[in-house]
Amino acid sequence: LGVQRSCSSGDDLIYGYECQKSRCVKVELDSQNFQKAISLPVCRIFCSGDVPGTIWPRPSGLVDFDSYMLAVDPSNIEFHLPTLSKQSQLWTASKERFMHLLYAVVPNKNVLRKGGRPLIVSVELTSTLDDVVPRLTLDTDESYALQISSGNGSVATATISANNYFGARHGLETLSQLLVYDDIRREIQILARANIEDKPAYKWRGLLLDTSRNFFSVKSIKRTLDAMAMVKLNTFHWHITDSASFPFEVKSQPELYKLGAYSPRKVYSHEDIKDIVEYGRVRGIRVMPEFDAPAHVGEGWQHKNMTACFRAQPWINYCVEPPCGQLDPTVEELYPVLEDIYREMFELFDPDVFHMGGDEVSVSCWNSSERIQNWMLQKGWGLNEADFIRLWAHFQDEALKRVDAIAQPNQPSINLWTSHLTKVPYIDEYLDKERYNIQIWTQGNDSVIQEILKRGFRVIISNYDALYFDCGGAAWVAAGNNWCSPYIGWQKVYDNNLDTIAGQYIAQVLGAEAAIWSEEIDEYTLDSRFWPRASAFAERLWSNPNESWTSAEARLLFHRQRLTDYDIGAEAMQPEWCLQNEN
Ligand code: CP6
Repeated sequence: LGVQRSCSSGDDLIYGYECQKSRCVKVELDSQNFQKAISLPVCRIFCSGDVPGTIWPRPSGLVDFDSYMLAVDPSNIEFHLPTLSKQSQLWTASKERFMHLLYAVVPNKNVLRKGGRPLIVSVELTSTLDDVVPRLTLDTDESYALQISSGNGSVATATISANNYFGARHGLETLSQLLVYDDIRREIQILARANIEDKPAYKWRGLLLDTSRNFFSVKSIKRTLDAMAMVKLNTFHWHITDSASFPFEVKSQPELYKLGAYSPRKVYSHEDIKDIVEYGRVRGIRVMPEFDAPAHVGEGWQHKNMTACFRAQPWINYCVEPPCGQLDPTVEELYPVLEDIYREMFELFDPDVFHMGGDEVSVSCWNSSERIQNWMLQKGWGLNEADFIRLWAHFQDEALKRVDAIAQPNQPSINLWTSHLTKVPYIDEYLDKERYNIQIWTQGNDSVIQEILKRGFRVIISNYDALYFDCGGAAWVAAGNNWCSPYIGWQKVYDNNLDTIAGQYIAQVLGAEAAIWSEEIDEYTLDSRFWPRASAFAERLWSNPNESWTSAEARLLFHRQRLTDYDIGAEAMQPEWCLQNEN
C-alpha cells in the first residue's frame, strides 16, 4: 500500500511512476519523459486509490470513496464550525492546527500551483450539551463521520458529523491525512468523494511520561501531544514526581519543588501546566496527573520528617531504585500536605480520573523505622507482611479521604498500579472495585491480571513486555536484566492484543498505556523512543485490526514519514527504498 514513489534513473534503464487505474505503477520512461521527470525536485506521486489506505490509525468502520482526486486551493479554505461561545477558543485552535498540518507537508508555499478549488470544511455536532468547555471523560463518544463531496460545482466540501468536540476533532485529523501534496503537480489534492465512519475500540488510549528521573521541557511535552493527536491517542499520563526529583510547583508547599527540583528552571509552574492541559484539550487529550505514593517519594521532602528510609543506603535493601524514600503513614501532619498537593493538582488539571500511584512499596523500608514499628505495636498489630499491607491500606484510605475532600461533590475514579495491595487476599479486603481502576504493569500473561479481572475491577493495561518503551536501554542491558530488555520492536507493540490478555473479561478493559520511564531518556531522545511505536500502539487501540504487523508494515512506513514531516523525531524503520517500492 505504499503510496509514494520516486523517479529513479539508471545508466540504461530509466523508470518513473504513474497512477494507472488509480494505483501507482512503475513505468519505463522514454527520453522525452525522462527530461521532464528529472526536472522535478522530488518525484512523488499520490494515487487516489491509495490515499485512504494511508489513514493512521486505520478507520474501524466504513471507508468508501471514488478514486479521483481534485486540486484544492489551501488559501481558500472556509470553516463552518459550531458557534458555542465557551468552545470558540478550541475551534479556533483546531482550525489553526488543521492549517498548520496542511502547510507542513508543502515544501515551498511559493511554488504551489494556482487554481485549485475552494474547500469548505463543516462540522456538525449532534450533542445537546450546554455551552460548556468540554472535558474528555470515560463517557465521551469519540466517534465521527466524514463525508467529502464535490458535486458538479467548483467547490469541494468536507463535512464532519460527531456527537461532540472530541469526535469532531478526530474527524479533522482524518481529513488532514486525506489532503495530500502532489510533488509533481505542485498542488494539494483531495479525494473527490469519500464516506468514512470511525470510532475507537477502546476508551483509554494513553502514553505515560515520567518527568522526575529526567526533566522534559514544555516544548517536548507539547510535541508529544501533537504526535498523539495525529494518531488519536487521548490520554497523557503525567508521572510528574518520583523520588529523584519533584518538578511540580506546589505554591502552598514551596519547599517540595524548591528542594526537590533539579534546578529552578526545571519546575513546571502553574502557568506551564495550564498551558499543557489546554494544549491537550484542543487535541482531544486528557492530561491526567499522577502523584505516586506512598513509595517513590524522596527529593523535596528532606525537611518534612514525613518519609522513611530517605536516601537510605545500601539502597537495594530499602527500595527498587535509588534514591529511596517512602511516605510515613503514621505522621498525622503528612495528610494536610497531601491535601495541598491534591488541591493544586485538581485546580490545574481538573482530572476526571486521578492516579494515586501505589507501586513498589517496600516493607523493609517501613520496617526500618522505629517510629513506624512502635505505632503499629501500639495498635496491637504485629510486624508481619500482612500488618505492613494493613498500614499501606490505612495510608491509602486516609489519602483518598483528602482527594475526596478536594474533589467534592465529585468522587473521581482513581487509578492504582498493580502491587502487593492489589493481590489476593488484600485486594478483597482493602480495595473497592467501584472506586479503583487497576493499571497492570506485569507481563501480558501473568495470572495477577486474571485475579483482578475476575473480581470485576476495570483495568488499564501496560504490560511491560510490550508497552514499556524505555526497556532495552543501555543500562538495562548492561545490568544483564532479562525482563526489561531487549528493545521492544514496533511489531511486538502492534501485536499486543488486549483481547488475548483479558479473554472473557475484555469488557472491563478500559484500554492501555505505553510508558516511558525516564531513567535513560530525556527530551533529546524522547521522540525516537515514542515514535513510531506509539503509532503502532494507537492503531491497536483505535481500530484493533484483526491482523498482525506484517499487513501494517507498509502503511506504518508511510505514516512514519508523516511524523517526520511534522518534525517528530521518529525512529527510522527501513531504507527509504522500501517506501518507494512495492515489496
Ligand atoms: N518507576 C515507578 C519505575 C517503574 C515503576 N514505577 C518501573 C518498574 C519496572 C520497569 C520499569 C519501570 N521506574 N514509579 C513501575 C510501575 Cl522494567
